[in-house]
Amino acid sequence: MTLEETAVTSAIVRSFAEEFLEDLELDVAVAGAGPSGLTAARYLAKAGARVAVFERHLYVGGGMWGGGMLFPRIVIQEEAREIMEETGVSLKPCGEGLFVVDAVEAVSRSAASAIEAGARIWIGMGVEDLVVREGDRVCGVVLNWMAVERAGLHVDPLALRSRLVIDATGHDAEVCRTLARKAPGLRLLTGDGAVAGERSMWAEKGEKELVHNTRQVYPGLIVAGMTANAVFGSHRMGAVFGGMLLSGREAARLALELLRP
Ligand code: 48F
Repeated sequence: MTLEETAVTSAIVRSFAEEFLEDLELDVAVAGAGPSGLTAARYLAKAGARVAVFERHLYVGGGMWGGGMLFPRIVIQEEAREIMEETGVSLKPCGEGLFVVDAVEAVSRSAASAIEAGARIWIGMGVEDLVVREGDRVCGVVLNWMAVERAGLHVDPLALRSRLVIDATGHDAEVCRTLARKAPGLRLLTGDGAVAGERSMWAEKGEKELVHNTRQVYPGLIVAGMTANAVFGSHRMGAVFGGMLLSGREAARLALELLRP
């Protein structure tokens, strides 16, 4: 066998192009591959939806990698145990109703199980805007390479269609903030401030409010994870992750309900 450089190029470009073209019409586009986005993608794919996750960085996992203050461990509550266990992660009891998990294992298995379920994960691609039309309905995402964003280049993005979008971009609620700037209607669905911003740490309250905050905030746009708490002005929680998983599952449930004919 001779190893032709062009064979490598061809394999990479063809495979990318074929699969990316397949994703031009999605049921759900998820912005952000943190714990809530990966969990939502896994449940959606498992239920048969066509789902892709767009992650700005070259790595997935969001805030899970760093655990608490760079100690690579995360804490999960009993309520979310099942969601984590389904990925194959081992949980060690560490107090009443609490489990500790290795952060590297949690990221790896969360991503692998989403892919095994049928979700696609695109990395290095950020959601910089939304496609909004047909009666002010979100119906797609506008994408660009993170490298372009970092270099500050003036390069126009590309877009794809998606029946629903989940904003799982974390603390900064980036997609919602962009929409709030461009489509004032977001205010109607979220109250006075379109994106209230997260409040200081209060783990128990923040966790309790998170699933309730996981909602459709604009026709076609659902919020999950810390984005949901940031949009509705709830508290941050630190390195406890059960709520992120429960919120991801709830976002998937809501999306499936909305996708039903
Ligand atoms: O921040 P992140 O992990 O969000 P999450 O799912 O989980 C929060 C926890 O990690 C933790 C916590 C636990 O109590 O509070 O912080 O809510 O993951 C968000 C992902 O979205 C990516 C970002 O790189 C990260 O991997 N991201 C952010 N903005 C964009 C984006 C964007 N515009 N387009 C694509 N990806």
